[in-house]
Amino acid sequence: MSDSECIFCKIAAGEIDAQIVHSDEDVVAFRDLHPQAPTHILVIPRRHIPTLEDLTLGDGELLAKMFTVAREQAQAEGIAERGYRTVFNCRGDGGQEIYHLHLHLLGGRSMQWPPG
Ligand code: DGP
Repeated sequence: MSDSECIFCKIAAGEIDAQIVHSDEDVVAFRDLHPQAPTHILVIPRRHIPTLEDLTLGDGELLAKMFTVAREQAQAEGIAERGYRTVFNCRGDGGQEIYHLHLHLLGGRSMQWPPG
């Protein structure tokens, strides 16, 4: 269920410090170490899932929960009304560096499109 080498598994287990903003039995959310916007929060499943490509239909409820936590955090950060961005980077060309599924919540500034 967890990978002993994975930094995000360690954050979820409380073995590595992070600014945790939400924690429950399925999902943990914490502030990104290198924020790319005034609000930059990562929402992760506790279960070690490497990438978006490893999800199945059975993970639908987990995904819904991750997005719900992201929305709650956007409300808590006061960025919901102006808007925000949610992103899953997937594998190399997608810009994924940490191979434990995470949903980026970015907000507090105007986002550009297309992303780099
Ligand atoms: P990605 O490129 O989509 O895999 O994003 C990984 C993000 O994780 C990146 O924005 C930086 C963040 N990050 C990496 N290591 C740590 C860490 O140890 N703690 C925290 N809070 N964030 C981290």
